[in-house]
Amino acid sequence: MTKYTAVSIACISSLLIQASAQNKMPPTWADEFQGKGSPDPTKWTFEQGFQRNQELQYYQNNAWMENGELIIEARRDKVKNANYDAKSKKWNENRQFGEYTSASLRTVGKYDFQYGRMQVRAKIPSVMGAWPAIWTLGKQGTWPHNGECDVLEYYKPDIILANLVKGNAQAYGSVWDTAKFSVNQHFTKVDPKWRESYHVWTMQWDEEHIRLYIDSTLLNTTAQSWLVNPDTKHGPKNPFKQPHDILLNLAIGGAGGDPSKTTFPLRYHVDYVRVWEGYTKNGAPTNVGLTAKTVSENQPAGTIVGNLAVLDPDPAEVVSYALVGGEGSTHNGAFSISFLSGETRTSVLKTKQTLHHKDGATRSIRIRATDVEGATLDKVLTIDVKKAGSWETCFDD
Ligand SMILES: [Ca+2]
Ligand SMILES: [Ca+2]
Repeated sequence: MTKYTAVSIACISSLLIQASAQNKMPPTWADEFQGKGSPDPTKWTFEQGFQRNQELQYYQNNAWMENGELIIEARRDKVKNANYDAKSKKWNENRQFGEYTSASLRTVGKYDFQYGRMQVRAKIPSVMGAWPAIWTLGKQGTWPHNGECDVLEYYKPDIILANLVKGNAQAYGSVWDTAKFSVNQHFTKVDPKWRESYHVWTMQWDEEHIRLYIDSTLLNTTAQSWLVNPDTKHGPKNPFKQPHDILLNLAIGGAGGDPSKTTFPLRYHVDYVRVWEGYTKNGAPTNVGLTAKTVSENQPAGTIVGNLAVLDPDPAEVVSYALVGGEGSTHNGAFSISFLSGETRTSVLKTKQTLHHKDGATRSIRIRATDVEGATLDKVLTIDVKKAGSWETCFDD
């Protein structure tokens, strides 16, 4: 086993070096949160007080930079509502107190962008009552006719959402393209440490589509041809053909559910926000490799064969892998592909059944790598089924 591990790490390193050499284009706008204390006021504005959805938190400046991260903290913390008016009909004025505090940061008036790639690396509090989000809002129009893109939402009963929102014929009337993924079914089953891990959320936005990813998993694809308001009374006809600003927030209550039994404070960690503005040109993946091409016989289903890694010329590329039919796909059914937390170009290949050397020394599978603009590369890989105890491995080309 020691030999197997050493060879695998060498193979992974060589692939990563090749991939990073092609990945140097700096973002056009970014916050790496490298400072200390309050977030950069030239980039971010704090929302204040009660804002939307009758959420429980009273927004204030509960966010700071520390160890290269932005930390947004939600607290169980009673504060007076500065806009309190006992006679008001508005929920955000007739509440005398907030029972929780948190923070919401926006780039509105300081930065917005139209088309390109945005990536955010973060670790979210995935507990009852929490509603962390990464989202964008369009510049012109009232909500939702200005367009809303929820790159990340997490809320009860334990789901990750990726949504696009446009308007209907009424003021404030919304139409949603929602993708929902159960954390337990889709994520913690594959990675038991998913909740404690950092993940990379990607929005790829061009004149044709918006695609939303977590790590290497595509969550939602929405066509611009669908993202059209019925008229221009409340916003532009095409809410995603205009600049959008960026929001990072941690709401409490509302869709997040009842926080009363949750332990506070809650922390939402953001490592970076990077935007490659206008980056819509694309090169297709050029190669797919497997870090270990040998698996021992008689192992249980779910044994890791190795990691899939792609070569692709674009910055911060995200690639999804799938086993597809066609020439070389003879043994697709014996294998499966799973995401790796925090990885956007790399996934893991596992066995789906116990393999026996006597049934054949090699197995061929056909893998399709698809990047964020939908460009694909098919690659046939062969995997050796070794008699127990003998190990050989590596990426061939
Ligand atoms: Ca950072
Ligand atoms: Ca590409």
